[in-house]
Amino acid sequence: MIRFLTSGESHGPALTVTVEGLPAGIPISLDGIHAEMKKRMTGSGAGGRMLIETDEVRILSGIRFGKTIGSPVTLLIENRDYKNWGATMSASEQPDEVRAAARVTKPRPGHTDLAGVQKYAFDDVRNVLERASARETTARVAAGALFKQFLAALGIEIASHTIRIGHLSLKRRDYGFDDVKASYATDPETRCIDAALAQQMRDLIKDTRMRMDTLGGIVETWAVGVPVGLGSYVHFDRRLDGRIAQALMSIQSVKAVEIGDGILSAGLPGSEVHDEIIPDGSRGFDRNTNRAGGIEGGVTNGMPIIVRVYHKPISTLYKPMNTVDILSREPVKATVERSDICIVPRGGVVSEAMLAYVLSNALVEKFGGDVIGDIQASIRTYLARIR
Ligand code: EPS
Repeated sequence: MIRFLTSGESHGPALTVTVEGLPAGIPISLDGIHAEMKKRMTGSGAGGRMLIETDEVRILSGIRFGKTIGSPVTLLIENRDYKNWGATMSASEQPDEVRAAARVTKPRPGHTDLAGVQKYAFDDVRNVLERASARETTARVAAGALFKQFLAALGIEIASHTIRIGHLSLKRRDYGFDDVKASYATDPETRCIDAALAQQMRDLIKDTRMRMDTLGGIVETWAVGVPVGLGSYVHFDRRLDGRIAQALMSIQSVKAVEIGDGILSAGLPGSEVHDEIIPDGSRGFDRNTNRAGGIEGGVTNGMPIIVRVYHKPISTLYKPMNTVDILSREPVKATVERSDICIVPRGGVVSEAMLAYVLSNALVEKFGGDVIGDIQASIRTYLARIR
């Protein structure tokens, strides 16, 4: 089993992630990790924080001479902004006046601020928002870069693109994995593969920033080269679609997850939904369509995995909504924290990281786990058998 745990507050000294269960012998490139980190840091709609951070990764354990050695891999990313926060994020006891000055008491609707202070008996929303912040995705993306390098060693690639921002949706349906992969180079600002639509998206984000509002949207993520048979239909918690949905739904601001044409297919007859099976000389079987998004009955079917996540608009509004002060119980306007306008372009690499995690775990489960070479050999034998 591969597991990972992140830690760190948004304005604390650092974020960390520890990844356990990666097989030994995976070639790891620090430049490759940093390329992923950069994708998360840039894009239309980003807030001021990204001008402060560099999100450089320090490898603390688990990698030697450029390869994993089977022990837990720990990565550390310093928060450069920490130095600007003075005593507000101090780990040591502070006088009452310092605590009072740092206290946040006006929970933002849509955030977990209110439920968080109720749940943990806090009188300060900052204790909640620091960890609930999407800053945590920095650590997920660092781990995701390790997972993607593991998958690359097995011939599996993952990429994502933006298919909706606010009311603006990609209408094109004629694209393939190469287009999705090129979306970051095509338009780093939006990661939309349609140049005219990308321009409209940029304008919409700019306009929304002026109106002091926020925007959501949809990211579509593909995984190609995934072997048939990951996950299982035999029990609910082994179904890969359920595991992917959990991992993607856990991303900050995601309110829905769709696999293949899931939402559309609920309104169509079966004959227009299912993917007919055809013979294939090299792989044994193939499909002309992929409406299932690469998964049937909780099991991968060898077609590209296609998943979509639906991000709600960020809940920190520069023109704040109504709320109640947790101490005075008076109606007030919500706290305004520095935030993004739209995280959808930057969110793609987070979806990729979470999908890469679920697939890495499913691969180790099916093909054994200690050494990359053993897994590669096991996959070769398996693919020869099912042909
Ligand atoms: C983020 C860092 C945060 C936010 C944002 C994402 O930093 P700060 O609060 O200092 O501006 O910009 O988090 C949110 C949008 C949120 O709702 O939590 C980052 O590193 O991506």
